[in-house]
Amino acid sequence: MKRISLTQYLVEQQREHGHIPGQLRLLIEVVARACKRIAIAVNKGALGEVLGSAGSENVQGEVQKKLDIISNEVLIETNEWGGHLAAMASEEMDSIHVVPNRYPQGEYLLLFDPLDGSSNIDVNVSIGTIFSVLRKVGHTRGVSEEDFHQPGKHQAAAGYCVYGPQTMLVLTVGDGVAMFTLDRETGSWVLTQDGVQIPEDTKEFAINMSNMRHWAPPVKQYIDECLQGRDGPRGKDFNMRWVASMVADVHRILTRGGIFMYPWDQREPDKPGKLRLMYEANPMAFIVEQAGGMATNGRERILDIQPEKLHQRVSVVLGSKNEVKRVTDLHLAAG
Ligand code: AHM
Ligand code: MG
Repeated sequence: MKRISLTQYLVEQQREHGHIPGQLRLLIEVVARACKRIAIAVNKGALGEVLGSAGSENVQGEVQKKLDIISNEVLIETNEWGGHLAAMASEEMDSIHVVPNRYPQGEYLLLFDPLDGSSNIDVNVSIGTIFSVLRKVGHTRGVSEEDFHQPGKHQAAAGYCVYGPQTMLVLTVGDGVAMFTLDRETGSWVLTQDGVQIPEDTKEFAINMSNMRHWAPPVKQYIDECLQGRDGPRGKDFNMRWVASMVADVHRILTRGGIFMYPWDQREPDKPGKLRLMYEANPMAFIVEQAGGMATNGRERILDIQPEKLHQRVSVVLGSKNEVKRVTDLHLAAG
């Protein structure tokens, strides 16, 4: 097998398609390097004394795990000095982190969920890092939180790293989706799949079924119909998977199709959903669309949503096109 490294892939994308300016290439390589360091910490587990709670809470009031904090620090440390970024924002930080004056300021903004699927850390199940890249628009000096309030369709790149049986990096720069596997012996990311495509149809759904009694009627109806199997209106049997790590659930969908949902529910009627628009939904929606899938909040395309707040939440329905369309049509029909 001819081995193509992440660096070679990025250089060729830059040369052939002009998709990747130099700063963006550096940014992606630095994020990939940070993910390697996070992977090492994750792999050490109890031996590295990285498991368990850190005894603090993030801006959402969620208990932070030690690895949430370590991963956040690694991403900031590796990214702040390269000259490619103006600022960063993270699920684990209250406000944005502007690149300190001692370093040059670049033109990009980096957003991340440093360690997604936190509830799986201590039980040795797949977790991941999700990231999104925006360009700082306008020529004003300095950078503010408003600079981050751009709809997901303006992302310059997005990706995730899944720390599973294999450590994999999945990336889009707006020209399809490529997957890289970490070769632990050489320490390099090797391209293992390019032009990833999500099948349009599926017989597999992913949702936390324990919340069923709290869902809105369109979501209930969709799942009800799936559960009726081949004798019901769908005419086929469905299978269910729920890892409770979005990275792992989305990775499965990119690999063999499926639909993932984390919908609004009535326990928190004022919140549109659990997942975060800027750190989770936007990057995953960009990747899924680039792989031929679809991503909505039940009504509209996630990538069209105009963010109003950094830590904004959103309902998420993404994956195989025909199923996402079905769920979205049910919501629109309900008015
Ligand atoms: P986190 O960013 O705090 O880890 O939360 C996000 C995670 C997603 O990865 C996953 O899809 C979801 O929360 C699981 O939630 P639940 O435990 O309610 O099923
Ligand atoms: Mg998360």
